[in-house]
Amino acid sequence: MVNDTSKDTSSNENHTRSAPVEELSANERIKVASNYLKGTIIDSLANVATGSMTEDEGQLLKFHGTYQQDDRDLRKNRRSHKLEPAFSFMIRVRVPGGVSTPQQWLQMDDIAEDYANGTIKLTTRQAFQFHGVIKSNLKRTMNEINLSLLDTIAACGDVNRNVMCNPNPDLSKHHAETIALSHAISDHLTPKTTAYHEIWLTDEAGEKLKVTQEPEPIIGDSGDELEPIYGKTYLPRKFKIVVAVPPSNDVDIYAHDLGYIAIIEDDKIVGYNVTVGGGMGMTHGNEKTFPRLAEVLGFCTPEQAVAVAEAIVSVQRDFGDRKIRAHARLKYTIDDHGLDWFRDKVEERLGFKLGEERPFKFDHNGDRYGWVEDDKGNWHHTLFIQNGRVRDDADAKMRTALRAIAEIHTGDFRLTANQNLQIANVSADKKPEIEALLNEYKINTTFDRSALRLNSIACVALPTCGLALAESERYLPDLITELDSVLEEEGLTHDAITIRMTGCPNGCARPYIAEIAFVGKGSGKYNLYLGGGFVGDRLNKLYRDSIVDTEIVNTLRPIIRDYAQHREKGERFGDFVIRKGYVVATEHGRDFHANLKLD
Ligand code: SRM
Ligand code: SF4
Repeated sequence: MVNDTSKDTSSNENHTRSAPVEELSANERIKVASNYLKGTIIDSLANVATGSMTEDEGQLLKFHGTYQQDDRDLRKNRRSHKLEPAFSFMIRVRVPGGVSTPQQWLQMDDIAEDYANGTIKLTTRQAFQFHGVIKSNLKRTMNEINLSLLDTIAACGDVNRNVMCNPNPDLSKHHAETIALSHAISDHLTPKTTAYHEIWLTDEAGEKLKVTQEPEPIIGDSGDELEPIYGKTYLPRKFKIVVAVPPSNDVDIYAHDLGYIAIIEDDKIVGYNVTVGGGMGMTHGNEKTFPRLAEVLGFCTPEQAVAVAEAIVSVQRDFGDRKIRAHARLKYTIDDHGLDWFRDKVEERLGFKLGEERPFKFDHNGDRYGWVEDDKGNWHHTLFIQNGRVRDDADAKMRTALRAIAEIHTGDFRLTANQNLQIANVSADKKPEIEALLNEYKINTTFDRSALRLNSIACVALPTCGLALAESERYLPDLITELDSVLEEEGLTHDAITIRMTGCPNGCARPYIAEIAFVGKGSGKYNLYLGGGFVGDRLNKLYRDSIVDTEIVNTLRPIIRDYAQHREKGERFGDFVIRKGYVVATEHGRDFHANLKLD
């Protein structure tokens, strides 16, 4: 262990953990009072008089992987009938590296049917989400998730979240190593509190369920329970880690707090470039908040990687801002103090120096669809799942189809970081059977769409997300249909352009690195950003503020035409709009709001 937080070996210099409690953000007070995330959740779950939990409990529930929500489509009507909002819970299931067995898929499918809204949502962080679970079913649903040997602890909250990893088993031995690393980091940084088991993993009679190994409480010198890496107050804010395998940047490494870029020399992973300080969230009109790209901190060997994660987490734990939550992510800690300061702190805790950055190259950040064969002769099929929503509808019976596939599949499923799904590790013998099901359910050509759609991501937004200012998942598919006709007129149907939409500026679809992005401003209104890097390595820039949805196609049409007619060979849309002066390139997150246009 790098740093024993029970003794808090961090220096006192400029860190807010020891600030007077009244100066800290409300969430810090809630964490301290919660006794390692227990709070009053057990009592409140037993209260059947209301479908909701208290505000403080809501904050703690996040650490357990669930959010209280209400159906926003019904809000007005229920208010007018003097009814409490239609409360329900979203549950996020951690799937480190995105690997799920067919059996787990079937169990997720059962949960979607029995307790949620009949859909499985694949998220932008390789996780499963369920929406619409009512309070009286919450504990039972958590039980069932754990019976599948997946869990929800630390899927949300001020801790390290689901660790993402390139899901392509066709990278064979490299993939096995990177997935093992993401599991090792995930396990190491999972909270050790016993609260999760106490609250969720007991049966009706209060007997403990033997689903996963219950952590032994870690008792300190004073006889109290301890949380060895995080301490009582966990992290100042959420923390996100990814592992990328070049040339694919499918995990969008630059958007995350901490990243590992596999460096492959002589066909071996010799180590990782370590990136820090990425993040997407900002607030409209608040220039002190901004998206920021991660930077390379240095290089570590595979054996050092877990210790590096712990050291970085511990520096953020001690120096991240605990007073202003909007300034609490690692990106601001690094921006305020500088990368060199940060490296010194990390190396001090590690007791060794990081190596020099090694060369690498990314060439895309989306998914690659259809069948690929690996060097062991196994096959992998990536399906395009529009915005990650697995459901049966008039177009396709995707849920039923995937259930049928899971029933006979002997390999595994891989959730991608772009809300898609890979049916992975299909043996050559089994491939015809899987293909027959893909054909039967007419999902054999999910990727037979415009390259714009295949490179699109929308966040959930309405009706479940409490923070949404505008539609996203329910609107982007239709907008793309309209844009597809413009692309067809210009002969660009097969040209990949990244397009992303979010219902608010929090950035859940990682919009600020897309070549075209829409960020909700209000009902039917969006900020339009242009000029992100095709491989996710450059922030975009505001092109139009608050345009109404009906203006979008006409605003983009002339730019798309210009691109079709005047692009240079191989020139990406994001690079073109900068060269032609539609927007100025954003060199750094701090300049994100500086809306300078060239003459
Ligand atoms: Fe997110 C909050 C959905 C990935 C940045 N995000 C939320 C909440 C929980 C709203 C809330 O706090 O009440 C949304 C729930 C909506 C719903 O009904 O399901 C929500 N975020 C999502 C998902 C489901 C979007 C999706 O359509 O796939 C993604 C779940 C990922 C997962 O499995 O863990 C999701 N969120 C992201 C990402 C992308 C990523 O991590 O790769 C980001 C940007 C990266 C980053 O963190 O900087 C992201 N979500 C946020 C933020 C802004 C954080 C910030 O630093 O400002 C919030 C708001 C907050 O934390 O206060 C937020
Ligand atoms: Fe909700 Fe905003 Fe995230 Fe979309 S970006 S899911 S609207 S918090």
